[in-house]
Amino acid sequence: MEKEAQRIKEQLEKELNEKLEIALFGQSGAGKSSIINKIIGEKVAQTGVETNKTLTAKKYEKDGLIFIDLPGYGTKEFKGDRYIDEFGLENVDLFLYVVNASAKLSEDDVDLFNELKRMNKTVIIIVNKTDQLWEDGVSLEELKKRKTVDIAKQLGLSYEVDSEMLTSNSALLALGAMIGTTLFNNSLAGMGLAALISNLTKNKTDENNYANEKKENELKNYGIMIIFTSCKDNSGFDELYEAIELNLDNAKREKFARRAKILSEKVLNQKREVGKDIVDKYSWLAAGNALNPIPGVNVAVDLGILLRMFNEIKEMYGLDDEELKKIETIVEVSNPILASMIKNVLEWSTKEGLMLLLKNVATKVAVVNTAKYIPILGTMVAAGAGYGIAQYAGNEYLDKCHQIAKTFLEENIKYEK
Ligand SMILES: Nc1nc2c(ncn2[C@@H]2O[C@H](COP(=O)(O)OP(=O)(O)OP(=O)(O)O)[C@@H](O)[C@H]2O)c(=O)[nH]1
Ligand SMILES: [Mg+2]
Repeated sequence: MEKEAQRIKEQLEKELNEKLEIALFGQSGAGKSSIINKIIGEKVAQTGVETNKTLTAKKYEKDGLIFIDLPGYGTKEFKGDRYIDEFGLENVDLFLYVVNASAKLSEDDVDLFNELKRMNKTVIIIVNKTDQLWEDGVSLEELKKRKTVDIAKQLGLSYEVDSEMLTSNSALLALGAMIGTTLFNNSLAGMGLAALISNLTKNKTDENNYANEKKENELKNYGIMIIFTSCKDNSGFDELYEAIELNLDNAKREKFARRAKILSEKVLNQKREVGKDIVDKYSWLAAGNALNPIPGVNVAVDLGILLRMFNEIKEMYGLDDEELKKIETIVEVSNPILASMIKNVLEWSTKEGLMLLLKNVATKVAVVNTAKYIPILGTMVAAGAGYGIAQYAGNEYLDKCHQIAKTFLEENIKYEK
């Protein structure tokens, strides 16, 4: 058990130190800065001012989730290796090629796209401003389809558009050279992102793992995803999040899932899954570190570990103490249930408040969980209780944060700085 706790501790450290770099390029006004602001959940990047002509990249970071807002690949003197080196693109994990839905691709951006593909980099194409796609008598689906075909042609890629893509804001293209070979044989191309993802993630049993991994790699190497978004109405961001996560390894995927702003119910629910994972990991740590006795009950836990766990959960939901305090006062009368949940979350993340919560639950948990965990933990009753308490308190905290974030989303309460 000590070993397991040590392993988890190392994993937690790794996750905390993990960096994910996402770089955006594309014509001025396509919406690169707007997309960064959406995903970070704060207005960190200036929008509506042309910055594409500058020769510097801007970096924005949210706890290890780093966005690089690239300048144009335009001038002759500033292309190729010089550009790649200048902005450290070799180390970037993922590229977002942002295209204005109502404009042609620029040759320079196509050059950069090809350069990046030569480097085996993953590039996701975002067709932004889809709210502006309109033509008399032509459906939005048809316009998206035309756009996909058009982009594929301009990039020299093969394509297949199916009906699924039309509703899911996404399409999959294949690199020209791969037509008729790997991708198509595995019927991945043209599958539509939603179907593709469920195909890759379902039946993740041991026998299927290898095949799925192979498909995932093929996708990374040869498949180009197109995602249709609008910063105006938030459409396409679920698919964009999925596409980003599908193209990252586990640690970086977790980093994105934790840090990305909640823009939909779907992302909100995904946060809960990540949250459960956080609770599990910290529970193992808490099992091995019974430092602080809880007065009145015969158990001890490490309060520091629990506070760190709470903090991570709170941050994952993008909840900030100062903002929460402000909102608590505002909704005190109009929404007392929300106000009281906020009060709990704020209180429990202090040592004194946590102690009160633990005193409340420790008796129950100790009784239930010593019996339950003794088979795993041998005779370490106190340690077993530590695990159980962390589970109980963690899930309680997770639930409150989730309900708060859900209310914010549903009632469109702005809590960004
Ligand atoms: N209607 C609509 N407008 C958008 C959308 N996304 C961005 N905009 C607007 O388009 C303008 C340009 O957006 P930016 O995010 O500044 O574009 P950019 O790609 O960062 O441009 P540069 O910094 O010059 O390279 C701003 O006025 C945005 O508000 C969208 O999806 N729909
Ligand atoms: Mg910009």
